[in-house]
Amino acid sequence: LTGHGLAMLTKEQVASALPGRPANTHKGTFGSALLLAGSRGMSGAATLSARAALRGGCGLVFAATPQSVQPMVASQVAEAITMPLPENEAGRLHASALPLLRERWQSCRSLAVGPGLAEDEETLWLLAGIMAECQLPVVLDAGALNLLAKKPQLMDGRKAPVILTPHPGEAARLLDTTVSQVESHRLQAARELCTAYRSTVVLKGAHTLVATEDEVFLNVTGNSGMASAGSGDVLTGLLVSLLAQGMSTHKAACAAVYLHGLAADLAVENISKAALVAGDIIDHISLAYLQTE
Ligand code: NPW
Ligand code: AMP
Ligand code: MG
Repeated sequence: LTGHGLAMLTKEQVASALPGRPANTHKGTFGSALLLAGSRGMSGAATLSARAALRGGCGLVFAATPQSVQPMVASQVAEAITMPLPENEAGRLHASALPLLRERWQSCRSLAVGPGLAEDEETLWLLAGIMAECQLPVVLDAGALNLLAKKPQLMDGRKAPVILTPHPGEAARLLDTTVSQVESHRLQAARELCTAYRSTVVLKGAHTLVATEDEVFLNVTGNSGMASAGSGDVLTGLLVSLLAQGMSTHKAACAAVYLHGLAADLAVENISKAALVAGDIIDHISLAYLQTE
């Protein structure tokens, strides 16, 4: 499977790239992550991402959501600081959220946009504003990927390194092709996404690929228990957390994918693949970290 610019991700590689936990530190040392996620009916996506980000080890997590979603997230994730954003009658973000987000991202080290996010015109406008202005490394997932597929020019004036985390369905939208085309040419699809969107690409699925400009990495952790609601939202949280701790985009992408799969592998030892839920992956990030020490 390996060769021709395809390398297998190893535990040693991931362990040596992780930031570690020096003693004379405080929460500011480990950085703040900002998450823009959730919509009416999908508060869970924001909750899962925020919880995973906290387990990932960053110092602070800001969970920004439409205001009607904020009480749900606040009640589920005590450690996160929540940010209720202006919304319209449909419970979707209002354009006036941009200055509030801008003020917040100035104190953060990474940004993730998309889990459970609505995919309407006004949210697209907000995403365009973020891409045009924000200089933090940014993870685009779920709703943000579908908006990007509608308007690839969002990437043109972007100010920061970007990581895209599509599953095959989202990848097909981004490449304007079919899921079966993506699945039968995964390596090619990952490389094409990387080139077309000038981004680090995490093409999810059984054996996730991480594509950078120079190389593609194949991940061998993870299992079919992860094929259930919210697994990808957990990955986004973990990824934005590693970025907040100062990892480069490609090291953070490799480490997050590896740890996410390893946490799920450790979880199924007690829980079974059938019963695994996304929250169990979060609850086993701790054991995954212990294995990489
Ligand atoms: P099919 O038809 O199932 O075979 P969508 P989503 C395909 C939020 N969530 N291999 C799939 O194929 C997310 O964050 C909220 C092959 C179908 O065509 C998003 O914002 C939750 N095909 C939003 O929901 C928990 C694959 O992609 C399409 C594939 C919608 O996200 C759940 C489906 O993708 C969820 O995370 C694979 N491995 N994976 C909450 N509690 O709040 C996917 N496809 O339409 O983008 O829907 O991924 O569910
Ligand atoms: P999402 O579809 O965005 O919720 O993401 C699903 C997550 O679960 C990704 O990280 C996938 O790589 C992972 N996943 C889904 N199905 C499998 C599978 N059969 N084997 C391994 N990992 C999977
Ligand atoms: Mg997803």
